[in-house]
Amino acid sequence: MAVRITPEQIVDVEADLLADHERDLAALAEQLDRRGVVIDDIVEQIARFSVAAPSWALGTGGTRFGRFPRGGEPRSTEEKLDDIAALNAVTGANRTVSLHVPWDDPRDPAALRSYAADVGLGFDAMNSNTFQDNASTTAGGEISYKFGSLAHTDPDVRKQALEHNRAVIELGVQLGSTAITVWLADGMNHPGQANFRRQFERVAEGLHEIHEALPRDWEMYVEHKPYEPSFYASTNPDWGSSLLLAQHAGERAKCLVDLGHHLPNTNIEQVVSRLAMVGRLGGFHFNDSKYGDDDLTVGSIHPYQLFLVVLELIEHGGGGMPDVRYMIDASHNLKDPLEDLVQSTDQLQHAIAQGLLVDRCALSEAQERNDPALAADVLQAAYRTDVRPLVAEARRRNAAALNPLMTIRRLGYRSAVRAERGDGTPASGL
Ligand code: LRH
Ligand code: MN
Repeated sequence: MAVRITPEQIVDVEADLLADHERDLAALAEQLDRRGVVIDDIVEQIARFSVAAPSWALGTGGTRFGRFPRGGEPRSTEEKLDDIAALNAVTGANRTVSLHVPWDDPRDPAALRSYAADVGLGFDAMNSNTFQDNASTTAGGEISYKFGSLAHTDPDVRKQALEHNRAVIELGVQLGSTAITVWLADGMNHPGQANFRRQFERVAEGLHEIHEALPRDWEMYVEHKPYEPSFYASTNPDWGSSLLLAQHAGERAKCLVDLGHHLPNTNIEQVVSRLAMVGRLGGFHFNDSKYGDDDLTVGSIHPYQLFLVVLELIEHGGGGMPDVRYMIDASHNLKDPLEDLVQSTDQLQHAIAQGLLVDRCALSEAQERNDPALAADVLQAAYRTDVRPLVAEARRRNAAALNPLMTIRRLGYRSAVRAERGDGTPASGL
C-alpha cells in the first residue's frame, strides 16, 4: 500500500508554525506595501508555478568512483510517481513528471496514466535515450550507439535512433505528454575522429525527421551540452549550435537550457534572453554546478545567477513567468533524493518571488539613463528581500507545507517507504 501525504497531516505537523508564519507574512506585507507592492499578486504567481520532477532522479546518484544507495528507493515507475506525489504534497509545485525511456518503460501506459491522475500528477516532456545501448533501443543489440546515434556514419544506427524517438513520442501520446526532449551524447573524444560538418548535418537531418513525426500539438526540445561523455567535441555543444539545429528541424523545435551544460562563467541569463528573443526558448533543466555538469541542488552554488535567469524569464513573460517548460534535472549522490528535490523546488519558488519583486520600471529607467549603480540597487532591493513568508504562503494556499523539508522528515516518509520497499533495489536512472 503506497505511502501518501495528505493536507490534513501537513496541517497537523505544522500546527506550531502557523502563528509565526502569519506574523512574518503580515510584517512583510506591511514592508512591501511601503514599496507599493501588493503581495497577493506575487503569492498567486508563486502558487501557480510548477516544475516537473525528473523520474531519473528519485534514487541515489553516483559517479564512476562510487554510489552509496540509502535504501527505500522506488522499484518501479509507479513507486516513482508515489515519491513525486509526496514531493508535490509538501511543495505544491511539482505537478508533473518527466519520464526517461527506457529507464521508464511502462507495460501498460493507460494504467500508468490513470495511476498518475489518481495521485494528481501529469506527464511533462518525455526524454529519449540514444546515449546507452539498451536492448529495447538497439534492435536487440543489432546496433550500438558507441560512436553516436543521429550523428553516426552508419545509416542503420541513425534509423534505429529515429525509431526509438518515434516510439518515445507514441508512448508520450498515450500518457498525455505533449513534448519530447532530445539530448545526444554524440561527438568525439579525439581530434580527427570525425568530420565536424558531416556529423552536424546528420544530426540536423535526424532532428528534422523527429520533428516531422511530432503530433500537431507537440513540441520538441534540443538540449545542448559542451562535453561529457564526449570529451573533445559534442555535436551540439552550445546554444548557437542548438538554435541552428532547432531552426533546421522545424517550427515546433525549440532549445532546452540545462543550467549545468555551460562552460564556467558562461552568461546563462544572456543565453536565455537570446533564445527567448527569437522565440526558440523551449524550457529548462534546472540544477546548479561548480565545475562541470554536477547536477547539484538548484541555486545552491549560484543563487544570484538563478535570480538573473528568472528576471530574464519575467522580462520575456511581460511581468510574469512565461509558458515554457520548467523541469529539474539533478542527481543526488549524498542527499536524500526527495529532500534534494524539495530544496531545488523551494529555491526556484524563492527566486521567482525575488524576481517578481524587481521594480522593472525603475530598472529600465536606470538602464536608459546609463546608471549602473542605480540599476544594481534596484536588483538588490528585490534580491535582499526575505521572501520566505511569501513562498510559504503560496504553498499554504496550495494545501502544501510551510516548511516542506522539516515536514517530510516529521512525517517520516523515507523510513515508511523503506519499511515497504526494503534496501535492495536501486531506482533506474542516473
Ligand atoms: C545529460 C542530461 C540530459 C538527460 C540526462 C539524464 O547530461 O542533462 O538532460 O537525458 O542528463
Ligand atoms: Mn538535462
